Amino acid sequence: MEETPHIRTCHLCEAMCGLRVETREGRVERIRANPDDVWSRGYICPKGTTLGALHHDPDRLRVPLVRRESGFEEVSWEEAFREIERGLRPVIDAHGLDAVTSYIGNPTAHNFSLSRYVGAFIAMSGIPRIYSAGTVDQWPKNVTAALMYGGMWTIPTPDIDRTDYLIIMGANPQASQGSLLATPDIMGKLSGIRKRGGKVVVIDPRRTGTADAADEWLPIQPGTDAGLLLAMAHVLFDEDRVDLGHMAEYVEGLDEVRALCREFSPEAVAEACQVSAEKIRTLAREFAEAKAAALYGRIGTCNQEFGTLASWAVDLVNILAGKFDRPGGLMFSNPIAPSMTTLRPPDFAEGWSFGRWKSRVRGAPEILGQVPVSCLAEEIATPGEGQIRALITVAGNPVLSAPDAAKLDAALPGLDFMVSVDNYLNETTRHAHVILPGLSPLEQPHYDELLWCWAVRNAGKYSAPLFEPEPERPHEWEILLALSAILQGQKADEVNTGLLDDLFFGGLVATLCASPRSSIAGRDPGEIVAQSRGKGPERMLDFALRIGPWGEGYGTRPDGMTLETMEQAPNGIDMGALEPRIPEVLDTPDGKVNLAPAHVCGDLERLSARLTRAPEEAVLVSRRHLRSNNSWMHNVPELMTGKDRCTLLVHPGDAERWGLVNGEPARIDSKAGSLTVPAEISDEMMPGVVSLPHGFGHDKEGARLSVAARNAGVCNNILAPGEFVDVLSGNAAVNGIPVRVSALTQGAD
Ligand SMILES: Nc1nc2c(c(=O)[nH]1)N[C@H]1C(S)=C(S)[C@@H](COP(=O)(O)OP(=O)(O)OC[C@H]3O[C@@H](n4cnc5c(=O)[nH]c(N)nc54)[C@H](O)[C@@H]3O)O[C@H]1N2
Ligand SMILES: Nc1nc2c(c(=O)[nH]1)N[C@H]1C(S)=C(S)[C@@H](COP(=O)(O)OP(=O)(O)OC[C@H]3O[C@@H](n4cnc5c(=O)[nH]c(N)nc54)[C@H](O)[C@@H]3O)O[C@H]1N2
Ligand code: SF4
Ligand SMILES: [Mo]
Repeated sequence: MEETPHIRTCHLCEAMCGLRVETREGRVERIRANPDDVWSRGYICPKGTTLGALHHDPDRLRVPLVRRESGFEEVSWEEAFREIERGLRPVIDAHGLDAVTSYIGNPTAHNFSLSRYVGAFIAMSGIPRIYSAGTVDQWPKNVTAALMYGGMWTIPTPDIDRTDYLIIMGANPQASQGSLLATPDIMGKLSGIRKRGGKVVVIDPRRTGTADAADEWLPIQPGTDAGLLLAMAHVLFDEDRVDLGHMAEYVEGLDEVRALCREFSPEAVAEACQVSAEKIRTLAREFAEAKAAALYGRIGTCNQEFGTLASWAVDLVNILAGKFDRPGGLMFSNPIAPSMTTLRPPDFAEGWSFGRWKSRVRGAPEILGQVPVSCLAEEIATPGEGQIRALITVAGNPVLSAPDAAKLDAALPGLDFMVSVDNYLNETTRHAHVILPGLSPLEQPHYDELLWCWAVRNAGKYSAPLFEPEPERPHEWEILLALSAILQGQKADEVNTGLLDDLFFGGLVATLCASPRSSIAGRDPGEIVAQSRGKGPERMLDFALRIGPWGEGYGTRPDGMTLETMEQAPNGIDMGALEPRIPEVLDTPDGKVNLAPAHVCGDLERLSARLTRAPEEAVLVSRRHLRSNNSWMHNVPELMTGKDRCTLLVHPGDAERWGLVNGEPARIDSKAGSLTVPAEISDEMMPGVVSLPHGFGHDKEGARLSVAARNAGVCNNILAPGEFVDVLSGNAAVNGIPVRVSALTQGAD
């Protein structure tokens, strides 16, 4: 440990950049890009250079905190777990585990321990229902992937390295660096497409940094993407351009889709989408004619009123135009270390069915095991049988990130008990009774668990820990297992996480030995466990690598990969470009791609009604910035320099209409709430659409974020009505929120 420079992969986003970390006497001195990294080849963004600042951040928690009358107090780990037992036990004794829930946040997916053990926590704790950031993110993608391909994480990604026509819809990789699209240096890849004579089109209500770097920007009215996409499909059918190629053998429902698309002609959708019929026709033709083309949709097409229809239609258009499962089109990667997250949950063994239960207060149907996170506030605040009285948050900040943010903030103090597994005392965790900090990422190994499922190459990288953790500090996987044991009634002092880990690992191995799709199908689980190495997430990773497509196979391929192979290759291992994976990747009942799932097609009427709805005076959308990461990196001083980013972007015509002055406060009102924020007048917005960043609002009393508090900004989710969701997935529609905007001086209301 502490050899310098240390080779590491940045865990902050899907780009997974290779870093060289220079240290001196236990401090990070400098972080630079690693030119030898086989994946990122010397690319880095400004956030990657700040892992040292995060590690040394004086506000980062290193010791458990317990809330007393006088405020938070530092306690030993033993005391923290005892306090949790004292707090949870009476709730469970009186009301059962039904009264306890958990909220799982986004960094879980990027954390070596949490990504591999959150499933263990949920399964072993016995908590019946959980909430997650997934329902403000990619739930529509999960729903369409489950229904079309049979796996909720079987999500195709654009083969950006080999495409020569890319449509980007509702994504801004200039800021996000790619999402459900893991690639380093995405902007370099876009310029690569253009350099080889290809074309990049961006469809977005805002002329983003990505749009600026593209050949064409097509502004679109938020929430209408599904209409535009179905009109593209309509043109493909109408002009006889449907050409499934090798997919013809593997699809069902083509005639149904042809019939469904009939009503969505370009003329029928043009006005609602604010895109001319001629433009839609040209787009469909260009897309069909391009040799290697891909259409990619992300958060703007998910976090909206028709998220599932749009996500389905994205894949549909790719398939119809013959741009699916072939180089340059939408493809499935084949991770070196298969993700255990992608295993079908046991309650879906019989197939995917939705609405098996409903939320208590609102009656929201369960979709893929979850209801919208916006339900959480009312489930806590509404008395009665089944009321939520205890909450465990894991790497989440729903007070800022979930819709109806003010409601949740007001509901959390009503809990009998709250625990947060989190590295900061922030807007959410200030409500907790106990906060359990995880290790710094630099004190842990790293290898992304899920993200390689949509990587643009079949590659993998392992990083060893850089710093030795303090001996008394548990790893987050141990924290999660201890919490699950306490929830199951064990005494805090008697929890044996090693034993629980063996139980969990043994169960996982047995599941895979019993799964006909696994490479160890039919093997003896006892033999596999006996041959496995280590414990915790390292053992899980070794297992994944060994059963993976290039793995050692527990004796079947002696020169195949193990964790040791990865340890010996700190710059990563690259097994090459993506290869076609249909039909082997499909897990549908008939082994085919279901082009017209009934659950999805049942929502088309709602879309038709939307297309004739009177336009709103203004709608609000969200945005990201390169130097932010959702709500939790505004405490890094290096990333907070420059002008205020938390502004309301407004088109000049709208600004005039509403009497706004650049830099002066604007007031925004929605059905859910109101706030005031400086206006930034810019023709990068299309008229009638305004944009706020998400993840700000750091002015809350009791948080310990000294840098973020100086750049507090406002929380856009105060404006997001909780019941405004994509009906098919329950995913929040935080884009396309109807709002009224006015100059503060004129005084609204
Ligand atoms: N209006 C609007 N709302 C949105 C979005 C939007 O576009 N617009 N986007 C949505 C999306 S896509 C997402 S993913 C969600 C994110 O929603 P959340 O996951 O709820 O929020 P984050 O801001 O990612 O907060 C992460 C939390 O994890 C903690 N944390 C960071 N690293 C670690 C770690 O290593 N271990 C532990 N234990 N804790 C850690 C941080 O301190 C913070 O409390 O927000 C959603 N909300
Ligand atoms: N720097 C940075 N990187 C991040 C994050 C971060 O906060 N900061 N967050 C990470 C997370 S959790 C995620 S999920 C990803 C998200 O990554 P992306 O999907 O790239 O998300 P955004 O950058 O928010 O871009 C979404 C775009 O959708 C547009 N949009 C809004 N509504 C609509 C609509 O109805 N239709 C269309 N066509 N467009 C619309 C917005 O104007 C915006 O430009 O980024 C990840 N990477
Ligand atoms: S793009 Fe930036 S934040 Fe993302 S992995 Fe690379 S260095 Fe880290
Ligand atoms: Mo996200």
